[in-house]
Amino acid sequence: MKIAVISDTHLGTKWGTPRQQDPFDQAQEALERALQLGAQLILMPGDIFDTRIPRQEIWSRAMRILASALAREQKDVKLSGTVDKNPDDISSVAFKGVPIVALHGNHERRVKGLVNPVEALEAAGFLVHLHTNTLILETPAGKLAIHGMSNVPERYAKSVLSAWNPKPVNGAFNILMLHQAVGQFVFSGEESPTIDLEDLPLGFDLYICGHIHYHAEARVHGRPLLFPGSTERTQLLPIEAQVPKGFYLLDLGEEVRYEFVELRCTRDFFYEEMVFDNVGIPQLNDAIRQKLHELLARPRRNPDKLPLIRLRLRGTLAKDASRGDFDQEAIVQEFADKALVAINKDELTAPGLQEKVRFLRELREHRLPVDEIAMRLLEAHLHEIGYAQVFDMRTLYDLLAEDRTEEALEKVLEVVGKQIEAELRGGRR
Ligand SMILES: [Mn+2]
Repeated sequence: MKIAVISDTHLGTKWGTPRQQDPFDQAQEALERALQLGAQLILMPGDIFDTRIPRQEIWSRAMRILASALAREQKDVKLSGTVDKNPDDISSVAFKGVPIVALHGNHERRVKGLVNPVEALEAAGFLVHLHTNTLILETPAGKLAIHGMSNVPERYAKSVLSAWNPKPVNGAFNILMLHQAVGQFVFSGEESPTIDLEDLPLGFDLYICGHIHYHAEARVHGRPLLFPGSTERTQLLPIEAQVPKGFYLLDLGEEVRYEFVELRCTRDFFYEEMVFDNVGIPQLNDAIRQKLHELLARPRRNPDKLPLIRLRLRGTLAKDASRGDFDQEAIVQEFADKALVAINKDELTAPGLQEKVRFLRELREHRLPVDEIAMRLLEAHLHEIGYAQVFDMRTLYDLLAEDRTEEALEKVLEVVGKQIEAELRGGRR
């Protein structure tokens, strides 16, 4: 009994860019190859679509791809029962071919009472949607129970999971499917997971989790936990350049075996960090051009599509140079027929700027009151522009801060008076 697990296809992402066809190509390849390899059931643990309300152009492409599973002649997998799911929600059409069982992900989630796009696909008979419930199937390898929890906001994940409290079905092979961050497996630094590996309920034969965009494997309660990763390169992080894109093919027999099948149509992706020290704009442009030529000469897996290249620039610019003088768009355009280039220059600093950043960081580390920080910034700035300390800045600042404007004005006039006097005396000499 073969089962394909295809996750986070993100159909519709990069719409309107040169990459708009990518997620569809990848989803189509994953589904086609899963069927060629003999998949009798397909699991999709969330983020099939990239948005909660996809446009018609995206729906149409998505349905054409998913229909290829439905159109496959097959009578191997039959509906046997459900737990906490109304059987009337399941269309018999969903079991006409190779069935798809899916979750909705965070990209598809909508508030209670509104239909999300995965539920809409269920209504059309393309798939069976699970959210804190269970589908029991009759398969050539015996009884199979799929327990699914679709995405919930991370902060509620642990409590929703424990309130659901799924129990393995007796005499069945039990798969638990989620779309959350789990333990150290997080999507980004923004959200902290509430579910730890050991929080996953006991007694399941296999755990599957969507949401994480790089493919990874772990073990939970002595059983495999599989993260298929996304089929689309979504984040352009270093890990996406290292870990291949693809899907899992499970083989359910006496025990479960699984392999990761790599996609062929994914764009090649090169991620490079370039560190500079005191670099002028012309040298910077030359170094980047040279790096791009060097990357383009590297061996390629997929010569049919322009590769993605992401350059992260770090370090310092020459004294007279500013970040604004570096025109990365010109380079992106120059290489547009050879690669899809993205250049990040946020970490490239002019020397003066770097000093300022260090100064601000020090002020923050000293945990000074905010008015003291303001005062020190003002002093530093006056020092920088070579201002002669004519006024006693601190006294003026304190007077103004306390609304003693009359006294402040007196101080200013005092200084101005003295200056005029000195000026006059100088003139007489
Ligand atoms: Mn996702």
